[in-house]
Amino acid sequence: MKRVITYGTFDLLHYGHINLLRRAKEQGDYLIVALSSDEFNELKGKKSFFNFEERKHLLEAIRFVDLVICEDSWKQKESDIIKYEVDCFVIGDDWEGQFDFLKDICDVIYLERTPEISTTEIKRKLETIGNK
Ligand code: C2G
Repeated sequence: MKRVITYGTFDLLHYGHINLLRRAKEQGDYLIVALSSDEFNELKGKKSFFNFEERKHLLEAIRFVDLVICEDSWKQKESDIIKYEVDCFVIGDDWEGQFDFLKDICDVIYLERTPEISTTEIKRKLETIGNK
């Protein structure tokens, strides 16, 4: 069984996230998502609309996702990969090159982001509607 892992906040779940998760699962047979905690989001300079439990609930409903774990540190990737016997690390190409250090212990794949959609863009459009 080929095991894949990816990391992210996945706030206001949208089709860009789903495209990523679908293609991540296509890299193997079992997909683990390390979901950023609310505290870790603060470290990333993000304030999510949905809290960790709400975002976890949504991710667990996605058929491509087999396990959701918590991401609460930049430093946990190596230990996660070893602990969960991961073969392949996958993330969007907005992170191109940032995780090449993991190549010593697993495959590293950067997948093309889905253009024109982002949580930030969704929030901006909602604010525009709200101000009309
Ligand atoms: N993504 C995508 N297309 C979009 C938006 C997001 O492919 N239009 C991908 C991102 O590249 C990422 C995943 O969806 O692989 C989750 O995106 P975010 O929630 O924005 O994740 P991020 O804040 O980049 O967290 O330790 C790594 C970080 O936790 C990654």
